Amino acid sequence: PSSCISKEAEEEISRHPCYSEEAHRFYARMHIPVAPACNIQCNYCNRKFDCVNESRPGVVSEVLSPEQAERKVKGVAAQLMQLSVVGVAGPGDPLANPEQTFDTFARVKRHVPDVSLCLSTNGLMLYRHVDEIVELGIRHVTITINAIDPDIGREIYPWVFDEGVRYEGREAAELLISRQLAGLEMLAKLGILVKVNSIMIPGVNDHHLPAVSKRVKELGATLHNVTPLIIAPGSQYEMDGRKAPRPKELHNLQELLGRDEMKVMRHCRQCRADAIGLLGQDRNQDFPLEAMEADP
Ligand code: CLF
Repeated sequence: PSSCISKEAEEEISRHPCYSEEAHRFYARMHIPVAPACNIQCNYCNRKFDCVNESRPGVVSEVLSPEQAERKVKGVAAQLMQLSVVGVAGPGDPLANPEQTFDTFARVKRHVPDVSLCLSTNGLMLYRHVDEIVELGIRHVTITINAIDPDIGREIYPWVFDEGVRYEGREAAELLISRQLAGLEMLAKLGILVKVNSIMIPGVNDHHLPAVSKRVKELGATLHNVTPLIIAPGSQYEMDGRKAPRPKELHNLQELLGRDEMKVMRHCRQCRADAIGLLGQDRNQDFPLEAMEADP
């Protein structure tokens, strides 16, 4: 299904700084941190440790309410002419905070209609929100899929929390993976441009990522983004002494995946969940909420 990309979809890709390498030089993205809660635990993450000096996904200086987010997006859109995409990517999982996330998207759609909406999720709750995604006109969805084999997944996710039940071990990974793949397939069938992010974790999933890439392509993913492990202070992987891949190892893996006809993203900057500006820029401090108080 991914091979039959429409003209309209190509146009949408060409204005998105993450989906198009060309676009990232000209178009800016803005992340609005409205989603604090998370429904899974990853061994590389420690969300208790938030620090403004740190730059990695899952980190923000402050969480905004949907009202504050609306104000901030209006203010930034008025000042940052290159803004083409507004995304919700955390600091937790947007779909573990569905009221905040969709209220925010609805406000942005109403008040700043000329930006694209982008959603980044672990995929656990996607299957429940497909209708809202379509109704709001969200055309870009990213799912972070680090494994399709539960025996590898269990080395990455110690637990998953779903409908009041906490799952652990293989069962947790199995549930998460089945939801991710089902969500991906549902969205791709509806023509939504799904990007899959995978974190390359040496000794855990590095040799498995070609299999992930192949499967997600079969299910209709448009793009595969493999990024190097960033180990949060205090995370399980830090305690285990795991290491990030060397740049050469990452590069070789990206080359390998690209050979399989999958479109591979190579310009990801592993943005914070409140980043604003061109990729690689973080101009959040230039747009303080207090300066955007007044509503004309
Ligand atoms: Fe943001 Fe992600 Fe949308 Fe891009 S980031 S929600 S798809 S608008 Fe882009 Fe940043 Fe990499 Fe994400 S460079 S971390 S892939």
